[in-house]
Amino acid sequence: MAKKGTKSDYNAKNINVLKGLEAVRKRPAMYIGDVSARGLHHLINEVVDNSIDEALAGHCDKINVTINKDGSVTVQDNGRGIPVDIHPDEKRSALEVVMTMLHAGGKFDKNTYKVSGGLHGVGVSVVNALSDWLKVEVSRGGKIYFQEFKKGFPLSKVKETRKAKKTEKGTKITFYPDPDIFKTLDFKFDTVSERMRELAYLNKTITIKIKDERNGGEEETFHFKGGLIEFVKYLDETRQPLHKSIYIEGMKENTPIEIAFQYTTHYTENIFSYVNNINTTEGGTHLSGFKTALTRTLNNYAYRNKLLKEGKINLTGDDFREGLTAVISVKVAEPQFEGQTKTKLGNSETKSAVEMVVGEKLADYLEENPSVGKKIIEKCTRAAEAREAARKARDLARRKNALDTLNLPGKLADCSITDPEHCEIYIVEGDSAGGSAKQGRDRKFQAILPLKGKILNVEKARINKILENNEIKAIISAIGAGIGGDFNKDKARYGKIILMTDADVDGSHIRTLLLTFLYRYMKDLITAGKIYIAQPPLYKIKKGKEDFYAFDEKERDEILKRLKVNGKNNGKSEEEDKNIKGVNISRYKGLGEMNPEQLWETTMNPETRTVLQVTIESAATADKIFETLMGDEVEPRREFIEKNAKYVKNLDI
Ligand code: 0RA
Repeated sequence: MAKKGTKSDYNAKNINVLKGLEAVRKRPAMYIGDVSARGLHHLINEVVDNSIDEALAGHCDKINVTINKDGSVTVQDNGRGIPVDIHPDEKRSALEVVMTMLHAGGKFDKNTYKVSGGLHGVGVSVVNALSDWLKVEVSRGGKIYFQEFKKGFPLSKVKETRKAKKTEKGTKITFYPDPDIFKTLDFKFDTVSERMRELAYLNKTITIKIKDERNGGEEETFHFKGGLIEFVKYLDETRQPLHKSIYIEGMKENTPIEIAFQYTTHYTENIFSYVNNINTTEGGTHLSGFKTALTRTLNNYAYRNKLLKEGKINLTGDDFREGLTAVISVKVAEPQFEGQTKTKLGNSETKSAVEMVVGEKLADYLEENPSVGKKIIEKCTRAAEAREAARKARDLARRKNALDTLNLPGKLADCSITDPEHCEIYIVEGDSAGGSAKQGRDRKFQAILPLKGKILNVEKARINKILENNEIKAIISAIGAGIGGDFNKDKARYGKIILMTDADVDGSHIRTLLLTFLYRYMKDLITAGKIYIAQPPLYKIKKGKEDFYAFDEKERDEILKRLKVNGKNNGKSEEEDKNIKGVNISRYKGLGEMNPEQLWETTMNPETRTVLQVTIESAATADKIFETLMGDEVEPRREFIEKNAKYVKNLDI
């Protein structure tokens, strides 16, 4: 056996490093979620998280992210720089240890609020292992150091390269993701910038600059002195606030707590919670602490100030959250992440910490701002009245069995299998497409619900109005899992809910309306990954007896190329082209143009179809998108659609 400190001990350590990197390269998904665009972008987040940790420790206030011309990414910060001295146990530089050993990041420095769970916090060594090459430059103690890696392995020891200039300090990491690992290497400016914006709101001392050197040098700088208050303002850009944001900051049980919130004239609840900068989409103890304190404090305040009308209904927690937009950010030293996507905080001490801080500070705020207090209680009282009206409407509807699965909607063509695991429902735009889908489907496991025209925009209506809408009633009873607070995803009658709308502007609008409804009232279906978007083809290409389908222009041109026909050659129109070459290209205007067999073959047969799974990457972004697309204000909507035309076309929230 090798003794500690001998050469063979060093070799043994080397082998461990090899094993670690190999494990990451063998099962990348275990470390970064997946190897698609999402996992790819995760690499940047991982490196930036290290710089943010440095900022949280008070040593860094600038982070620059650059997507370079060659497709690599550079993350530079002005922190202390990764230490380069020889690590006594490891017999190699600390820098090399940080870059090559799993979970070595926090070993030298008991950094309090490092992330240890969820998808983040796997360490920069994982980025190194999954990069074709990676270069680190450290400025520390007046010198510049450099080390280079290939697929995680050091190409040499760390080298001192030159003296540092006075202004130089920190760490600069440039990496090029390994094409053998990732399905795509295409970093999206918008995806990166969205996360950097979020980080800048959550960490108000930091300035994050992002630059895309690939085309035109697009760049953005994020720095928000107002932190969460500005975050809430941004989220509510298209809503009318009832008052200025209430800001609460405090520290309990060693847990820094920061919250900003305001009530708007809207009816939905939009609370975003973060733990160590991670969006906890499944909520957890910090969120429940906030809700408990909010309900209790507002109730007490209303009671003591006689703001509740005599003999009227009690206000519930839901009433106190109608039209509320809030961002909660806590830092937890040892967070326990639970839930399906590991985005639910489990630490029980955090609940009481948040509860105490909010309880105290909100009560003080209300005493000092009675006019705001009065407005809030009035708003919540109206919510309670509407809830009561909705309950009556729902009871009435229930009595008529309208929302009951015992009385499925007449136009639903149900499937014969009843096990939700094995069946799916297509929600289809229009009766004619619905007809084709009914004939084309496999009736054993596929149900069809055709919708007539547009469904109600739930962003602009209260629950009682929503429940009066026939299309919405049909969806609720077909899915059979209730709605809103009563919703229980485990009761859903189908394992997959597939939205199938035309590939035109109307179709995309209807899809957005449906997604908005699902997002606001059946969100758990989205988080559980049960919502899909069907991808009907846009083109049919016929050559002789053979049919080919293309889902976009690019695919169409590829097929034509294969068939030795150029899509747009010779300056001839498609019309002329097809006649010359004996090829027939037709563009589907709507689903209704496809016959049942074609619809089955291209869009519904699980063996051959493609469906897009709807995911919520960032709940805050999704909310912003829906609000912008569906809200009252026309101007932001127009701007958004102009800026994000491609995003809207292929809505994957
Ligand atoms: C380990 C220890 C220390 C800092 C860091 C790592 C560090 C890592 C990264 C990654 C990107 N930027 C970074 N900045 C710092 C503490 C160093 C000390 O005690 O001086």
